[in-house]
Amino acid sequence: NSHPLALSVGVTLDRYIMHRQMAFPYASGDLSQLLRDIALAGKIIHREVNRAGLIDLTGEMGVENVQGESQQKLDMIADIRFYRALRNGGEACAIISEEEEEIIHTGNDNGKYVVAIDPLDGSSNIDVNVSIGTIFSIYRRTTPVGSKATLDDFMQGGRKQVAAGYILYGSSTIMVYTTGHSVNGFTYDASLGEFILSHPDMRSPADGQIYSYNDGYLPEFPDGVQHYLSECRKRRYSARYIGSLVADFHRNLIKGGIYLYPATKKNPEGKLRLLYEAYPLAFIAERAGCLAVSQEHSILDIDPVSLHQRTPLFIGSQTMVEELVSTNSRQP
Ligand code: AHM
Ligand code: MG
Repeated sequence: NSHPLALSVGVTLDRYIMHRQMAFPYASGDLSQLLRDIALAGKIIHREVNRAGLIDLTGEMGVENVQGESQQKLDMIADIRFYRALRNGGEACAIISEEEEEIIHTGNDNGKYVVAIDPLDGSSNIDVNVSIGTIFSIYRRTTPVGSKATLDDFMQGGRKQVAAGYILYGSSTIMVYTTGHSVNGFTYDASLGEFILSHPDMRSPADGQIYSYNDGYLPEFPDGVQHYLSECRKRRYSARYIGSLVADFHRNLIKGGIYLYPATKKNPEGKLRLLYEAYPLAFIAERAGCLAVSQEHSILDIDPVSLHQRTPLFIGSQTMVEELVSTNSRQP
């Protein structure tokens, strides 16, 4: 904080992380390094996302890809890229990923952190040039350093996250994260190969006029949720649904709005995953002045029971989420 200018708009992510670390003289710097590794994976995925269409068209581009991964789906490529960045970085001892059934050990048993990721979320948008995103959540491990990480390291609950963030590959690529204090957004300048602080101390408007949900499932939503949505319509709020959670969340965070994915017949537990979709976005949401609930309780207070468990998710501007919760609780 003795260098106020160092943290203003335009500084690189690396410099920002370095200055934040200096504010905590006893910090080892491991978390800083881990965040840099994640940013590196983000840059690589940005590159893959941006040339994905070409790889499909011209088998030749794929030849450059020495691992023979050119024919793989982009979400699998992202998963591999993430794994490698975290393995090579050395700070994460284990990962769980939407793309992998079990815990993945990186071989860095001395790493202090575990990371839960959805390497490329928004699968229905991948092949059609629509925004997609990466979501990540970081915990300090509870098992002894030097041993193999276990399920327990990932089952600490949302409030134990030490950092969480997302990378949105949209009209530009932006990484937004928090270590539990402020929420900051860094836009990627591909010509420099750097993330640049563009959205310092993000605070969401307390109220909003945008609602985001899949209208095809509306008849299956709980009555209270349907009632709330009919109120939104009466007030002529704007309906905006991209079908990429990161993109819908990011827009609502900036402009004010609510995202809803309740339980449906097809997904009686809800669709979204607690550990690497709902928890990290809820952690960011609360730090930015938003709310994130599953029915009436905070997402962050849900007890985790399994790696890939799902949850209904209602997330966004405080006033909107509060009104939804109270409407929902009044319905029989
Ligand atoms: P995915 O992990 O298979 O990509 O699914 C998660 C996505 C979210 O990004 C998005 O908000 C939601 O699923 C859309 O689901 P639906 O197509 O049912 O509306
Ligand atoms: Mg996903």
